[in-house]
Amino acid sequence: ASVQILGCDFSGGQGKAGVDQGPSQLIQAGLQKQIAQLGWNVGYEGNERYERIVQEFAGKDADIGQMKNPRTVNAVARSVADRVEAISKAGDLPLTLGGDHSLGLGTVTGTLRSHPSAGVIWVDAHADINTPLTTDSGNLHGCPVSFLMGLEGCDVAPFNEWVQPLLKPEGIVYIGLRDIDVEERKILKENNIKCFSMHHVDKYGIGRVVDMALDHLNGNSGRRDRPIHLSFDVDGLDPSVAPSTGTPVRGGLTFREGHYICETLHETGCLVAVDIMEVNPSLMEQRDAEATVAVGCSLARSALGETLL
Ligand code: DIR
Ligand code: MN
Ligand code: MN
Ligand code: MN
Repeated sequence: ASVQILGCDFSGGQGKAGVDQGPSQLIQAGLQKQIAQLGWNVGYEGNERYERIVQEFAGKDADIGQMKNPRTVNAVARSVADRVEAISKAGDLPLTLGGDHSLGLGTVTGTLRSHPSAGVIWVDAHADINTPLTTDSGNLHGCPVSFLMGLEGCDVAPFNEWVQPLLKPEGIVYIGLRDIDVEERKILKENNIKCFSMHHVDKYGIGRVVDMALDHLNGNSGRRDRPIHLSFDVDGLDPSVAPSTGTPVRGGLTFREGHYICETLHETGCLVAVDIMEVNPSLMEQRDAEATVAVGCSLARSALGETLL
């Protein structure tokens, strides 16, 4: 079995520099070798830096409505979608390292082109389901899920040149939510999207939450065979665990809760893609950055089968 690491040095979906250094730091910390030690063949061809795209639109990527860097984000996500699709169709598991979470538009599109029945588990403090009509920040890392679903307002250039509404509302479950915009809350309710906020993690415990998430994605059929794409924004973790990320929110998942999610999804045997997103080693102190990089690596290892003795 093979894992292909796709390092995406990209920060244009939000405003803070440095998140484009996340992938190289995860690699430098030894992630490739760590995964190989779990018994995987690991492919890694160096990071994508998107220099051609960034150069093409440098100084020529004016806002479209509220959206910031729309042409750049669009072209990067399109490239990511093609790469993830190709890796997945070759039978390998794409492990995408971010970079900001606008990359998730690309990763999930790539997965759903290869595995149309796949479900998504989105671990995040945020729902990332703003649309071009609802986003206040204009940061596209807050919008990938709405594009994946083709919600109202998402049929806009340049995204409508390639984005297809491949994700149904019942095909995604959130875990870890605690900072949701007013308009996002309406979208989540109207579309009846399954959300396990931190309140639910407290109420039920992470064990039952992951169980219920998997039940939901499998239509409460009792089966556990739906392919799963895990998109893990490290800001889903508590800032004491993952401090170096662009939009930390207190009251997040503990170290063990985050790893438990990854371990349990590995145990299903149904994981077909993993994203580790929003590691920004330039934020906070050096030791915070090191801790955040280390936890990014260990989440990836857990999702790929590292077991605790
Ligand atoms: C906010 C924050 N909902 C926005 N989103 C973040 O900008 O749309 N997502 N930080 O990761
Ligand atoms: Mn996110
Ligand atoms: Mn987030
Ligand atoms: Mn943000």
